[in-house]
Amino acid sequence: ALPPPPGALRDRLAALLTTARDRTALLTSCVGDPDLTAQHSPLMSPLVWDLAHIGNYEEQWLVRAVGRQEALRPDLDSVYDAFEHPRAERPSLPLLPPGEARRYVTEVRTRALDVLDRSRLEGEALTEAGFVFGMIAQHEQQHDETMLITHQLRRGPAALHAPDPPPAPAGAASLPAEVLVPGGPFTMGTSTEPWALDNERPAHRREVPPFLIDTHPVSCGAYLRFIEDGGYEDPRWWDPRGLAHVRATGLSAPLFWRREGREWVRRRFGITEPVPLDEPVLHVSWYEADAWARWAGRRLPTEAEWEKAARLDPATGRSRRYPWGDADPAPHHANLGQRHLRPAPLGSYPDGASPLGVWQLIGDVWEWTASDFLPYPGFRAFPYREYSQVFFGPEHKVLRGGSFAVDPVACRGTFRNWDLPVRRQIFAGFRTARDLPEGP
Ligand code: AVJ
Ligand code: FE
Repeated sequence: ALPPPPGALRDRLAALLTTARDRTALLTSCVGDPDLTAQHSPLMSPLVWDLAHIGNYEEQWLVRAVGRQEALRPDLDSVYDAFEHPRAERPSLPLLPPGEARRYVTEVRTRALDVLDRSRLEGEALTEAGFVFGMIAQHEQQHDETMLITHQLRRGPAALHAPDPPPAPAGAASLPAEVLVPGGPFTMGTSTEPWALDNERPAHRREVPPFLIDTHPVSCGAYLRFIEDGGYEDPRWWDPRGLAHVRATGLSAPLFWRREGREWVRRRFGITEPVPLDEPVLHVSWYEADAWARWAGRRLPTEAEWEKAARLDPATGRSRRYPWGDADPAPHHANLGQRHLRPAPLGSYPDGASPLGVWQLIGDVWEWTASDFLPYPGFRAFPYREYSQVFFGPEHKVLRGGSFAVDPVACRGTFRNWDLPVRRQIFAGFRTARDLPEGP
């Protein structure tokens, strides 16, 4: 195919920035000012911090770095620097009040679109193929997911509304529980995806022995059997640090779940509803996912296994952009983009399954993997060390696939997310794997 004319790339970037801003506007206008400035959890920033941080990051990269324009509000850099101030401290900062924050992000956007109009989008690493504009759209969408997490933690009546995903098509129940991923090398990561972030690069060959992986993410119903089997109390299933954490905090079910008589219910965006047994489990920590897998006689997949299951085309040996191929995500492929405020039932999105027969890898729930967040061989921090490099190490576990809250612009077969193994406010679930049994 011929490369699109540069005007098309420019229009696409402008549209993606607008899509992100529409979502930011919704997430910061569906509640009143007191809910924007309050801290709903020490794990999260006040929503009004995320809002102005989005604008400040855009000012630094698009207005100053690319546009080489004078700073609009240099005084804000420190207040909205995520490294200077941990989330718990942010309510005590001199934050812009909601009205001023809205005016600030709007002013930055006007200038950023002007910079986009005048950028060549080639020749320099930062702007090549529109990279830094894509990075800014992804950054805003990542904070839109963060803000949705804050909304989930907020107490009080529902402020956000979205239709439920449709029931899974008939026939999903007859799929095998697990599928074989053949052994041999595959290409992990990317050197060609124009807006891939530094930690997804470069493409490299990985030897991955054969293994079996769940067709679907682990469901709430399957997770419930672990609870009812006394899984939280049984030290055999737990990583020692996980056991210590569970004992110290008294955890006994996913976050937002509670027992009501003989029934399990969960709180979700301001409503309380029965736990849906056929939906991927959500709001579990890495420790809980790891313990469930051991209880089931299984293990979490490594991120290389996850990516091979998601991207390998067994017919050609090539790694594709998504489980379904190279096409950008469309609504029939996956539950992405906050179209629904929950994961879809197991067996949804047949069009999104991988050629090996693995379903719902993209969207619905982030999937914890066994892997620590580490650089790929040949990694180079770009465009700044604080995006990925400072997080590499054994303290962060990798999540793959993206949740219902992730926008397509920030979702790829190569995309890597990371968090601490105790975290469970994020939209995370898991699927499991096992080694191939020995034998003839
Ligand atoms: C990739 C989701 C871990 O939210 O801390 C946002 C994304 N980086 N602003 C985060 C990010 C800078 C990051 N995660
Ligand atoms: Fe950020």
